[in-house]
Amino acid sequence: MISDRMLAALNKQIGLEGYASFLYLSMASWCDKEGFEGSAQFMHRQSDEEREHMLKIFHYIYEVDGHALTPSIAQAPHDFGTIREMFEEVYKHEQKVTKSIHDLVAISLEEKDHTTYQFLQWYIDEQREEEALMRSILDRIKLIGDGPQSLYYIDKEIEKINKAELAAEAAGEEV
Ligand code: OFO
Repeated sequence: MISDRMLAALNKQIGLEGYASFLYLSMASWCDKEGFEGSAQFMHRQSDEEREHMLKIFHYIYEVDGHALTPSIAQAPHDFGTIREMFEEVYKHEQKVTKSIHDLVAISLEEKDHTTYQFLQWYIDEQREEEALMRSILDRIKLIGDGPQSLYYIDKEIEKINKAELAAEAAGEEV
């Protein structure tokens, strides 16, 4: 049994993960349009991951006898300026998700809901990894430089990172 307050907060998180999935899908589409193939693959995989994060909460709510609600999703932007600006936006969004997960953990403690507290630990680890990944991409972009001559190399780097993430997933590691 889950408290109404905890349930409402988890349902709100469903909306945030769902928005992330559409935001990253929109970024994938923009990357495709701009010819950034490696980055498009990266953003498609991220979008799929966010949908999984959303569904994980759906299944959890069912397990604790609650009702998971499909969210209304705000329209994501369609243009992202430059590849660097796009990844800055991803990083900012991940920081927002991290804060929201931490708020959920605080609620679970206030509600003495140890089951949800335990469930949320996976998301804490995931957010730490995601933030580190986005920061490392931004660092690489800074090193390479994001002038017109560098875009191809940035995209190749992101393609390489995406392949490494896929390989880690296939090996059953958390990425
Ligand atoms: Fe699910 O928001 Fe990050 O990974």
